[in-house]
Amino acid sequence: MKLLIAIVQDADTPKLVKALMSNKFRVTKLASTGGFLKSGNTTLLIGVEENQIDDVLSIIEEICSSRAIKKGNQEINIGGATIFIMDIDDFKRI
Ligand code: 2BA
Repeated sequence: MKLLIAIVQDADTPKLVKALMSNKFRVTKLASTGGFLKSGNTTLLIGVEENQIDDVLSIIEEICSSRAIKKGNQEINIGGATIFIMDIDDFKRI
């Protein structure tokens, strides 16, 4: 089992969660805040089998687009998604 932790932009979240759910993936949505911009983003926890990772990554890639925003004089490019993939020793639903 793997846990994908995907940090995505709020604007992409409703469409992404809908697409994941309709492909039978289970998702937990957490409200989060980026340390640099100090503005809201969304962290999704997605528990999957190893052979499902590529499917989840394709859905994220299809929906999450990168955007450039202005911070003072700087132009900041926020990625479509930041994704951590972790090994999970065990998983139980009781
Ligand atoms: P923020 O920390 O608000 O960062 C927003 C965007 O600002 C980043 O986009 C990056 O383009 C820029 N940025 C961040 N730190 C910077 C720095 N020290 N100097 C210059 N520019 C900087 P992304 O890299 O796409 O990250 C989007 C969000 O994903 C981040 O929001 C943060 O919430 C999360 N994130 C990214 N990398 C992470 C990491 N290694 N660990 C934990 N969270 C991470």
